[in-house]
Amino acid sequence: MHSSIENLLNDQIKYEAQASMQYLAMASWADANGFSGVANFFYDQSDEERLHMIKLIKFVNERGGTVIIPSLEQPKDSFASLLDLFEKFLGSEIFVTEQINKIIFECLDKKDYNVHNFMQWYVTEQLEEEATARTLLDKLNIIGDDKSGYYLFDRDIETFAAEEENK
Ligand code: OFO
Repeated sequence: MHSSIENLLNDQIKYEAQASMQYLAMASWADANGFSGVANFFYDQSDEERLHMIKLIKFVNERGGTVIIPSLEQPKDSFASLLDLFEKFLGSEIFVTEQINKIIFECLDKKDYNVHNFMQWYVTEQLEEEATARTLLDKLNIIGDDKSGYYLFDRDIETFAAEEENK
């Protein structure tokens, strides 16, 4: 594997790990603030990101590359509101998509079609996750400051998320 691709894949391992820890902090914040549906949603997202990280680690090892298990920055753990929480969620997913696009670009440049093929799974995954984040954010923007709206959002979030994934 070309060293530039190996480096980018190691960066990606870090971004997936960082997202996993960030979503864990978001889940914990939601739990502490009485939003148990939102908390469950982010606990699940955190687990998913960890799986994305492990998938990359196994792939780099299979290809004979060297994996670097990264140290991480402390995730953000306080949020002004549910809207703030979901804006940060979308921001994080957009960032990850941009990084994946960089890997795809490098794969094409170095003609590594094997890594390119492997990364297609991540491209699809990011499309779905960004769509979910946007849908949830749209709902929160409609709700505005309505407390009973927050209650319903928290109650129904898992249904919204499942519907988004099945589209
Ligand atoms: Fe790893 O799937 Fe989004 O970030």
